[in-house]
Amino acid sequence: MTKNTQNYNADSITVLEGLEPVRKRPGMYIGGVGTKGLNHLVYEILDNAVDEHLAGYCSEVWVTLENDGSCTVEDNGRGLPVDLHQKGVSAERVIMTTLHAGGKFDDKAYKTSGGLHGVGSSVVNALSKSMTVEVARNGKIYRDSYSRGIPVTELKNGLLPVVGKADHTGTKINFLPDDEIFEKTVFKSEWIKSRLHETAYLNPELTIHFSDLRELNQQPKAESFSLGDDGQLSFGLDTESLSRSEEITEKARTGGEQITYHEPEGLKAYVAELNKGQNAVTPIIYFKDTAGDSEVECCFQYVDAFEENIHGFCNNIFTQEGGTHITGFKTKYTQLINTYARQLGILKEKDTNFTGADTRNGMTCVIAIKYRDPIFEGQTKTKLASAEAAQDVAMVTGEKLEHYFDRNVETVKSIISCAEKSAKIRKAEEKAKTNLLSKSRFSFDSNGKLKACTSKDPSRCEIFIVEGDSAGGSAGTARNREFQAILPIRGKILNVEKATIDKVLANAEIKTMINSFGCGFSEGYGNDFDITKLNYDKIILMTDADVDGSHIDTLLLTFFYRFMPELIYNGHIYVSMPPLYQVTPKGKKKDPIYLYDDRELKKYQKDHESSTYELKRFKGLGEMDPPDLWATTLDPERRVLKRVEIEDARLASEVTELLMGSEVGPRREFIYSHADEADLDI
Ligand code: 1YM
Repeated sequence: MTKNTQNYNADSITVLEGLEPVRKRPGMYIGGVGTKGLNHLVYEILDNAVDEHLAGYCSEVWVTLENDGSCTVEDNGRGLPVDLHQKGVSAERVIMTTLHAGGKFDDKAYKTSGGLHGVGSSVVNALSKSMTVEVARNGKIYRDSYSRGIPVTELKNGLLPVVGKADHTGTKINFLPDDEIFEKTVFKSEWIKSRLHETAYLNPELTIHFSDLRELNQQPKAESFSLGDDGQLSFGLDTESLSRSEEITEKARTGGEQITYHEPEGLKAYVAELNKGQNAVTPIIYFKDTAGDSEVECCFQYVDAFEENIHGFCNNIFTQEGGTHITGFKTKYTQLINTYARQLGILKEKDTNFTGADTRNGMTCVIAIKYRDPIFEGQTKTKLASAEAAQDVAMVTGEKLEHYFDRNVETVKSIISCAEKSAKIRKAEEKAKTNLLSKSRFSFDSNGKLKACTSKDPSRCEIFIVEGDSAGGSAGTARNREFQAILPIRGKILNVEKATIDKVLANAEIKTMINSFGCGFSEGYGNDFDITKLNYDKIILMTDADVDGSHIDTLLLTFFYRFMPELIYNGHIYVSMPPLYQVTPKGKKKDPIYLYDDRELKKYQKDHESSTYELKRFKGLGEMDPPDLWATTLDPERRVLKRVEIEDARLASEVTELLMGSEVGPRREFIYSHADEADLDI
């Protein structure tokens, strides 16, 4: 960063509004009132100190979690300005009590700050039961204090009281989060420490001192025992958690945990940390330069893995949703690797280029840019939208990496071999997929098992997935050929929860289903699912009413849920309900009666003398002759179908787990009990 030569003065503060909106809608400013929002208060104050570091005036920051539940952040910067502002009070007052008060809004006092564009300290003030600000400046120490954003210190001629002499400069802010605002007021040190460490990696010339002076009872329980944000114990006191809690007690007794974060190696150390314990395939590659309005810093290394792991930052803000800086890097990087691959003769003229994803196979990368007035968008406002950032990053990446790669050809070759591995897998997958997907609607399956229907009107057509060849045979005879297709499947289909994608796509039954439905599927490498191409309005699972049958239903539902969830969401999946019993009244010529479960049978037996009817139990669909099958399971006028519905994806995935569990009982119970809740299509 170039040193900010523009001196701050009280006049350059833009006063926009008071603090009431912050207390009314805290979530708007800090993202929530749980532990995340609470910790955010620390980051807001910290960001101001880091800004002062970026401006070139501050080298050390102290963050202390005090035993009274408050937090102190101190820096050795210039100290907040305390001179008289045009409003007639100390500039410090204006900064701490006014939203959008900050030199940062003035072009001349430009900063590449993170945080909330300088509104941070006033927001924290508004949400604190008490706050004390101490400024060391002009050889003096000034002190101001607030309660819930309202000043409690009396000013003399608008100026802050002097409480001592100073041989240094800096700002010290202590604040106690307001328990009227926050659901939880205990800071979570694990998160804060991780943020401080990240800040140290991004600012290699900054030293951050962390202390946790809280007694054990001030530590969030969650830290010692559970994984949740809610502070609830999520598992019992096992030996490991006991020893951790003892460790914390020990720390409290000896004056708390103290850690100093200083990472002079910066991003290189960050990438090394991210890759810890993995096999490195390349050295750590680092470059930094400016282009346009941006300062671009990038560091990466390949490891023996199949994922890419890219972290982006803009002005020290972690851009969780990515953005233009990441896109700029990726675009340039893909070009570069392809160019080298051709120059080195690894890609021949006839070969297609590596995809971007191929070139980043195994890459761990941190890209940090400093950009003036960045624009963020996205759900959590963590996606960089500024278009010029893409060009700037691409420019720096192109120049710096070309220089590096020209001198380190072995490294380029290692990277290209990672890309080759990725391309090989990708091509194999693409091939499997092309072989599989039907090119035209109503194509026949490869092994000829599908008994297609004659109608080509999907809104009328139904497909029955039938367990076993013999039931398939009966259904084939019993059906209405015009609009009912039959697809017999043999035995248990593959459990897609436990199989790799290539196994799934190689499975004959699954292949046949995908081919017959005609709508593609979504999974892994892209989404080819297109519901408008679906050949059938109803996909009906027709399995025996026994444990094996419900297991097959479960496997099929899991496949639909994972590969074609829209079929479930749009109500295309049904389970047929074949009867268990047939009762034929003796004597008069009467049609047989079908009973669907034991409850119905009991009721019938109660109402009828056993000598008046003949009872038959169906052992399976295969036992029914075609007329029975038509009457009970196929005929739209008489059959009972139950539609499979899924409330939402979260629930569905829990249920899928339940369904795929090893116990058969709960699964069977689920399918039938939920089928009962579903709409009946009688
Ligand atoms: C513990 C938190 O806020 N330090 C700090 C803040 C500021 C300055 C120095 C400062 C800036 C300038 C001139 C300038 C300021 N912050 C704001 C606002 N530490 C902490 N240290 N003189 C002093 O920008 O030119 C305004 S000044 F508004 F962002 F909060």
